[in-house]
Amino acid sequence: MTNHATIRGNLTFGNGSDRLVNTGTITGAVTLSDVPTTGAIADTVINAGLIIGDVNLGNGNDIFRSRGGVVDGTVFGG
Ligand SMILES: [Ca+2]
Repeated sequence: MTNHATIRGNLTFGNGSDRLVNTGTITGAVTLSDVPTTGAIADTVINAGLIIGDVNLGNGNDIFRSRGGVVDGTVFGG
């Protein structure tokens, strides 16, 4: 998913290796879920915008890149 605009509300991604590129503003929690039955999933977040809320990457070999972006919250890795 690529966001250039403004999203208000929580974002929850489904199973699989999720990828979020944000250059806009997200107000709400971002959750990139793992699959309980198959274990940890590597997710990617590239943030050059603003995220107001917590980012939860779950378990796995996740990547969080902040390219001039701001997170007003906590980033949880696995
Ligand atoms: Ca993960």
